[in-house]
Amino acid sequence: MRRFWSWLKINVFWVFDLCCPSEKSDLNSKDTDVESTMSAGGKKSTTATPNAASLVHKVIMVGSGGVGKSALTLQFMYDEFVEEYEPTKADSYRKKVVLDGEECSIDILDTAGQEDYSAIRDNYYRSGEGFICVFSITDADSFDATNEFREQILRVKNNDTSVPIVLVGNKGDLADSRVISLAQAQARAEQWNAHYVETSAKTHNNVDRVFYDLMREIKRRKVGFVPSNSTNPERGEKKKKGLKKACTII
Ligand SMILES: Nc1nc2c(ncn2[C@@H]2O[C@H](COP(=O)(O)OP(=O)(O)O)[C@@H](O)[C@H]2O)c(=O)[nH]1
Ligand SMILES: [Mg+2]
Repeated sequence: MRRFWSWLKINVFWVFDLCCPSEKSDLNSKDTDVESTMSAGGKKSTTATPNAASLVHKVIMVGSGGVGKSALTLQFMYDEFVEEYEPTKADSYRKKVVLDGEECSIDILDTAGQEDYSAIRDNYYRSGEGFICVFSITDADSFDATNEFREQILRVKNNDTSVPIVLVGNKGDLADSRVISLAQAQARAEQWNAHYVETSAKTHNNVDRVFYDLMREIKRRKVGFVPSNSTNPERGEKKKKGLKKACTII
């Protein structure tokens, strides 16, 4: 029953938001009025802002249970590492951000198990504009499962292979337990023509980068242009011109 209410809440929120994109929905229990800005120096400043950004980028976290989808989401949202998070709990989050000088918001749907039911999963995926496909570098099964997640996404998106997806190898801090090599993960990302990023939700390594790079891709698809002087939020690096799509960030 609890699962049903959680599912209902998230679906109502996303459908409502699709119909009224400029409205800020109260149905989102994890809504936040925090604005996060990435400066050229790579420092993240957080300030309250009264004006909501009108542009909302919808991101969906997918991947096997236990890979760190919730930990990555919570690290991005609140800058904290949550050791234990209810494994069956799906939630949606909204955060105001400044992306390359422009205010916008990111909606993150952190999926969890409900995707076993294909109707629910398809509903989620249909509303997503970009996907973070997570596996753990310490878990081979979770890496195998990424292909299946991508196929499910493409099925719902009418085989549109340009839909923004980032392949993320999480738990990078557990290098001693690594079972998926960098080369394996890179090869898969190349097959997908996607970026591969290694993250650690524990140390925050590359966490912001994943979300910001994905937002840029989503934005590029929506408005057809994103300034080429965008910076790496983690290190403040300039993005290289003509960067191949399938690149790796570790
Ligand atoms: N060491 C380490 N543990 C992590 C990392 N990300 C998640 N975890 C842990 O892995 C477990 C599952 O994480 P969770 O976010 O709930 O996975 P989810 O089921 O994909 O949402 C939790 O105990 C987390 O604390 C990480 O980057 N490094
Ligand atoms: Mg979770």
